[in-house]
Amino acid sequence: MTIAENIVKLANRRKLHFSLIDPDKQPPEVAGFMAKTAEKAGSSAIMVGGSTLTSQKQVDETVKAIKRESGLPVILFPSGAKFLSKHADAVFFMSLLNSRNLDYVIREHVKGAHFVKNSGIEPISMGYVIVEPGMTAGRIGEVDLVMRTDIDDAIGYGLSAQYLGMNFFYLEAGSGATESVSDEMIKAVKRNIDIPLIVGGGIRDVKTAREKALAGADIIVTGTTLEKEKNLKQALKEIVQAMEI
Ligand code: 1GP
Repeated sequence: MTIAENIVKLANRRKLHFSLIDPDKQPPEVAGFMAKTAEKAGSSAIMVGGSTLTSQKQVDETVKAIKRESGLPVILFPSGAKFLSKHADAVFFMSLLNSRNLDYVIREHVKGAHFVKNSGIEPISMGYVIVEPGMTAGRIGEVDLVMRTDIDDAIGYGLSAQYLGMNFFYLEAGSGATESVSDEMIKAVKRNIDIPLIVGGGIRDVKTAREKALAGADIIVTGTTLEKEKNLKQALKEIVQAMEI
């Protein structure tokens, strides 16, 4: 079974939590510790990526440290072809559908496709859309943000991702967002698409995680929480438990 197939299988049974680790934010051994803790807390996968990465070596070293410390699948969440690592298990082969810059829609993919083929890491097709406020990802990704209230726009993107044959759809408010994607938008998109819905950006507490899960998110991604929480295991455990509905 591929990693994507396994995620879909698990997501059909329960809500999933993915932990996002940005190699820019801490040394590899700390990233390894974070992944180990996330696994113990009930997270289902480690995503590795960030919008402001500068070094491929940093990605390699972070992925290797994570693989040493945890048995969770490591899925790259890359901002470009330069930041792939053969040590990962899979890569979100994601198109930033509302970017004005074709690099993020398809050109970086053309550059990175050879690496994916030769390294044997599993490509997981995903439509990626950034909703306001969008934060750094929205700015770097040169995005025409989906407005928080423009539900039809979000549904249109979700359906387009599905009709283009993508396996997952990710609604992103941006790392550190003060407001996460609204429950109304999540509900409406979930009602309209048949592929798993991933939601991230600004989800830092139990209440928000539960609300997003209840609204219809199949997978919730948290990043900032991993960097900021003092008692990480407890904080993540509570978030994962709150998503049980
Ligand atoms: C970024 O949505 C994720 O892609 C994580 O956001 O850092 O706000 O948890 P946070």
